[in-house]
Amino acid sequence: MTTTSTDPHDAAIKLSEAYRILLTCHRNPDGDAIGSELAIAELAEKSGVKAVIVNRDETPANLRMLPGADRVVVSNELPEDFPEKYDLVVTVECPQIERSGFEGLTQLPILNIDHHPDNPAYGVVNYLDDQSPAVGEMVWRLFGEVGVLPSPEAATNMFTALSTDTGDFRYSNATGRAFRAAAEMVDAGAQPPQVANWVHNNRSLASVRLLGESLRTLRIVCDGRLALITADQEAFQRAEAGPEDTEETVNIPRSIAGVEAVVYFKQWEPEVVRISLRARGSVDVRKVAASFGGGGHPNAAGCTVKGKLTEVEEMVAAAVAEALGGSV
Ligand SMILES: [Mn+2]
Repeated sequence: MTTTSTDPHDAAIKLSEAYRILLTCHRNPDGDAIGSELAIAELAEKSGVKAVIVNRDETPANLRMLPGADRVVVSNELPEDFPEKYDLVVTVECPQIERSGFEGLTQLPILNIDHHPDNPAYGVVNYLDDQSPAVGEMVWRLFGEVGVLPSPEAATNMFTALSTDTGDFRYSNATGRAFRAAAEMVDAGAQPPQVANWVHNNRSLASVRLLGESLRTLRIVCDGRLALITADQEAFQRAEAGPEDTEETVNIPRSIAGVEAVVYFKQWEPEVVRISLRARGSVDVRKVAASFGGGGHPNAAGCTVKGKLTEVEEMVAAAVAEALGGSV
């Protein structure tokens, strides 16, 4: 029988009855995915259930210091002894089963734990709560339901999940519930200064160099409402940077007073321009990204456009300016 609930009751039973679980999450894992996986692995093991974490993509560098992060296996394929040696798949923060990047997970029953509103409940047990600020908060409740006391390390992992998914408790999902869960995690031994240090003070030198290169190109147009920055191939070379070094850069222009949207043009290979769009306020940059074949969220989206950098810049900037009701 399939069950779907915001309550961890059925998930707790399913997990406790398992012999050996395979844990996985969405591609390009974030703090919520990794922190939640590690905490569930501890919960399973404290309940006498073996747990193996297998992700399709690498753990981001700033999450590799999380307690137990070295147990995450990164692979293009499921383990050789799958499915024979397992009896349950636990997907974490994975709104569609395909987003795991693995084929064949459905050979076993799936416990689906997620807070994305569009999750279609593809598991046999679906612990889904779109009102939850982070899957880490849902895992916290799962500990309570199973009746297992989390170690300080597990509390730290769940706190990492919660604090990264709420933007350090600055986003609209930083609800009373988020703060209450955070308080309980800290009482259980989570270390917020340590988490902040791992997550934020762990940048590569190349990414800071590339930030400098990118900010030198800053143009403010559309009556001060649109900021444009670019990192071309020469900038990547001078900074000795790669695609992984571009992450935080786009948020800096967004912090300028009066700026409502930012476009970051990145070119690390000829004739292909990767574009990150950010917004605050009412403009929907997902629509702009979609018009160029991309996607995302209303205030954070992306697309890839082929062509000459200067021409792509002009075209996309004009589209965002139009969405802002202005012009470049
Ligand atoms: Mn999340």
